[in-house]
Amino acid sequence: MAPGSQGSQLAALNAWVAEVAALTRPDAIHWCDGSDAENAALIAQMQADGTLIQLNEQSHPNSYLHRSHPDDVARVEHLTFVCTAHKDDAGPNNHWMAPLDAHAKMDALFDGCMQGRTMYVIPYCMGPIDSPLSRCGVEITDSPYVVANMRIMTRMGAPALARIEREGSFVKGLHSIGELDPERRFIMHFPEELTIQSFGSGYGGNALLGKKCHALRIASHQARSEGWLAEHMLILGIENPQGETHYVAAAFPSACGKTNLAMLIPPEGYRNAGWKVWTIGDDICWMRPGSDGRLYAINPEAGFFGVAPGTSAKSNPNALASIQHDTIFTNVGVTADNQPWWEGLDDGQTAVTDWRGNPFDAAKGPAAHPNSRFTVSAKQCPSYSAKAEDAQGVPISAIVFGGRRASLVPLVFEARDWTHGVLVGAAMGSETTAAATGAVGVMRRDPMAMKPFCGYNFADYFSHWLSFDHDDAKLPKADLPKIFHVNWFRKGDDGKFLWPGFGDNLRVLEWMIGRVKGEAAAVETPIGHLPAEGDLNLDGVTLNEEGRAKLFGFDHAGWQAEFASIGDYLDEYGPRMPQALKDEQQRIAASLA
Ligand code: GTP
Ligand code: SPV
Ligand code: MN
Repeated sequence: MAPGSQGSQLAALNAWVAEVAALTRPDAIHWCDGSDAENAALIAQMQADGTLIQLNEQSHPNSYLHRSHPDDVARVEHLTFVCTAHKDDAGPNNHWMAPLDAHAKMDALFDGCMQGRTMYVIPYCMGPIDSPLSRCGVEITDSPYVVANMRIMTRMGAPALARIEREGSFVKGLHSIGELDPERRFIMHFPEELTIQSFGSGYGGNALLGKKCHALRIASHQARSEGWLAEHMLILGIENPQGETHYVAAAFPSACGKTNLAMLIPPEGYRNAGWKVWTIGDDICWMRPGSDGRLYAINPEAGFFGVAPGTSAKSNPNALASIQHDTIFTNVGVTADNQPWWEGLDDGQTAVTDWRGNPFDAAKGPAAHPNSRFTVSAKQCPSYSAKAEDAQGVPISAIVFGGRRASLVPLVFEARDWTHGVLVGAAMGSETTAAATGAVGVMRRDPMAMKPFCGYNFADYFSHWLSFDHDDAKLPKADLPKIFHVNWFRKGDDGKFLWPGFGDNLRVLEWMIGRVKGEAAAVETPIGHLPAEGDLNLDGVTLNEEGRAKLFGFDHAGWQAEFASIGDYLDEYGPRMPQALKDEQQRIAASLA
């Protein structure tokens, strides 16, 4: 039932819902309150029509499998647009369409598309419901699967609607699965109108509009004008044996280890000594300077939409523990006794049915789609931090950038200062893998892991980042995090990873915190401060000579070539690219010459 029309925001919302209903012509309209009863009814309805399949009730209570359309299994970057009035405001980093053209195209697609369907109105809040850093939105969708996922991934329903009633604005997201036809699929963003329109896909980032569309593309645009940052970063807390906790935010491109780092289990020696790791978020981070000049971060999400393949009791026990009940699995395989299954689960079982619902035949491909996912409430994660619900957010001590770099890039280095750190983020690259593209080791620039997600021109985005190191006496003096770069994916001549990764990544985080506190040592090089091998605690790690040389060494000639390529990349953005960033690139290139 529609809420009362008192209050101008609810009146605006009601008017928009009526307008969308007139365009899409649903059979019924359902306002989502987020209650257990509502969820149970939707799940029952989806079980009845085959959208959800109940999994083994003994091993996985209240858990379901969804098989998406086989042509609808991932984000579609080539069909994702940022529609600003001026093309240059979207920048070379985005596909652009003029707002009028985009609206005409989308209106035609949405015309009558919900006939025979129910239209769901989902009020949601990104971030703790009482946090000044949080922002609300409303997603209208014809997919009950989207409703069930949004209920896990956001604070959805009555409390969000109450906040919208109090507040000045909300993001309008309109979504229809349409016919799931890849030829009639578009994900459009109108940042100047705080509007998202998505048609033709039911998959994750294309359809759960609170996630990448709102919390990154629209929010990054909003954050620029309001003085904060919306980033593709995990947030974790590291508690040392003295009981001090430092919070770290880290940006890695999709499928490069955010969920794994956010849920890290310390190596045995660290555990015994009393180290603990706390999870705040695994994908998105909103940060804003506090009155003390530090950056405070919240996780705008309430759940995890994590990559299933590779998740095991060995690689990520916290994730595996989280998904034992009340979880939606999308595009995984199933075992003979109806348990969810994927490659790398390493539980001694195997699938009998693959992600398409066919008998599993390893010769024909994997049981689980490589981008199969679990959706689960963050509250089910054993390492979930109570601080994740804190309205003020957590103070960030270090920002980490990283990607998949088989060569050149050492295990870790520290930027000299904020400006250098922004260049380190802007120059980030990550290699495609053979499994994904067929071409091995092709590097693409993915600044700050935001290439697919920045809602405006990267040149302006880098200027915005630089602006946090201000000399404005009217603002609190900036006390910014230190910036680091990591590479868990450096390979040896045999093609194998040189660094053990996962839990052992805590050794690198410990060094970073030591640097923040002014306690850990480093060696100065033109690319920044590197630890000497002895500056990291490597007790219990065996590295061969090649590993030591490549993880802790500095390849002068290789970096000369890399800085030339970084210069070319910055030049692609023309005169909008901030001079301070170009100067920094040239200063380092000169010191390498
Ligand atoms: P999105 O949800 O797509 O944003 O991905 P993500 O960044 O959260 O990546 P995730 O943690 O799901 O990891 C993706 C892949 O990287 C998995 O196959 C992991 O096993 C692998 N991975 C994660 N951390 C490490 C590491 O430290 N070393 C190595 N070698 N692989 C890792
Ligand atoms: C990513 O691709 O970075 C994801 C999954 O986290 S999606 O929600 O589809 O964007
Ligand atoms: Mn992601």
